[in-house]
Amino acid sequence: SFLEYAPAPESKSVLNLRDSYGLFINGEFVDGTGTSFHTISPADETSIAEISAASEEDVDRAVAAARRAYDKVWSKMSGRDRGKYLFRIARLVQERARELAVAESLDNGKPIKESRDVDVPLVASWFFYYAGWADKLDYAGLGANPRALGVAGQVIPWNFPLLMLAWKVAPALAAGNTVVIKPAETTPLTALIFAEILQQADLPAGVVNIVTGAGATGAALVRHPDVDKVAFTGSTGVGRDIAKAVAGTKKKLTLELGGKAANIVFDDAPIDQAVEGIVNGIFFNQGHVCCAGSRLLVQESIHDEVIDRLKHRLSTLRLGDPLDKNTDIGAINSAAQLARIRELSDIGEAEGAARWTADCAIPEQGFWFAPTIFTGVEAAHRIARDEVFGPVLSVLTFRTPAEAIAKANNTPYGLSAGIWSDKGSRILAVADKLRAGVVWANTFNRFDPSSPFGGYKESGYGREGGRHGLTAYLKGASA
Ligand code: TXE
Repeated sequence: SFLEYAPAPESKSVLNLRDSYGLFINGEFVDGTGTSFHTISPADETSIAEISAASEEDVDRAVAAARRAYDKVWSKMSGRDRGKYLFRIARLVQERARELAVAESLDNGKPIKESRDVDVPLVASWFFYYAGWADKLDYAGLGANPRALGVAGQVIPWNFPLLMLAWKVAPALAAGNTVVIKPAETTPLTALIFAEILQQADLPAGVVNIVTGAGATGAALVRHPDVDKVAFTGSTGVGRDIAKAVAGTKKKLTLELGGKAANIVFDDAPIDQAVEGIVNGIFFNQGHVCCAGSRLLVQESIHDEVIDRLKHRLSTLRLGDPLDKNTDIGAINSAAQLARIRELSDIGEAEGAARWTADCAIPEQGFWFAPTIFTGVEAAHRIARDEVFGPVLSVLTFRTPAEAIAKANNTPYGLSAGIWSDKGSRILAVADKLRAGVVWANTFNRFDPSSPFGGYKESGYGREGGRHGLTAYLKGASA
């Protein structure tokens, strides 16, 4: 019957991988002089490819290439011509979408249906969107004479490897900057395939340089004296170190850090939709999402019903092979992240919250964590305060809108929030009082290149996306 329909899984054979990848500097792959490492598939712990690591000297070469490309080519090119390159990149991403999606799922562990339907289409849409801005900077209300900053140094995380690259590279290039970007050490693969796309697009050498490596490579990039702009997405701790390293220099800085978003469900919410929204809010991408709805705030009167439905729904999710098109929950990205999720979950239990785990078979190889719910969570518990960055939902209750707002704001973070209610007036009134950069209403985890995204408080500063995202890469511009 149609219930047994199982589409053939995606296969590595669509990939044309090399055994080893160099750094991408000045339009070419070159060997790094640091100690190379292997990027592994978190679903089975096998090596995918050997990856070069950039030493401080390699970072220096990459920044020099970016500077040359800025001075000689990119800063002299018209916005219209820059836009043509961005359009070309967007089209090539679409042409190679299947390959990019398979590579992303292999390297990151996320389900293929997410990389295929969310990550890669959004990557293309980011390049299309910013391509359209490149020739309109002068008269788009960004300021009298907005000009590029120069060389941007960008450091990105592993949860949306190619999408975070697009969020950083597309606005930087549209605004006329050149780039050196460092992907996360556990997920360099799609950035390196992207380098091939840049070659295919004939992007002038040095306009985008990719330096793979661990945190030390990122630190060398951030402190390089010839970098004009630093953009970082990652942990709050590293964000703090970067802010210190940049303080007192000419560099402009934007930080997109962690989150502990409240997903607030009122008793008049459409329950079926809300349950889907809660599931999507925290279990999408194994919860490796900075804006994940990791704290469910549910009105007391509907708590039991919502939790029952949630458990029922989670029991239907399929955990396993990221390349299987039916998979809902993929692998945890790394052993280190799995250890962190386990530790915080154990602390949650020890602190007195009730732990429930979906009953699913866990593969023997690889890094896995079954969807988990903690009920009876109190504001002081670590699982109510710390970012778990995994498939773990903490449930708290409230009685009045004022209590919901107070609890939602009771966090050091402020990246996102969700509100579920049938009343538009209530949604607007509550949204107005939430200290969060993004507030979704009757939906969650929706992204669009035209919408600015970014945090309050310890979630960082600056906005990415939309017109606001361009100002981070321009002198004399204001959104
Ligand atoms: O992040 P890191 P990790 C949170 C999440 C997660 C935790 C740890 O809670 O559990 O952080 O993840 C580079 N100078 N988020 O350890 O270390 C690093 O190589 C410059 C939230 O993976 O911050 C990688 O490229 N760069 C988040 C990038 O920083 C440095 C996404 C992120 O790694 C560096 C990821 C240094 N000193 C984790 N040290 C979000 N906001 O989406 C490391 N890096």
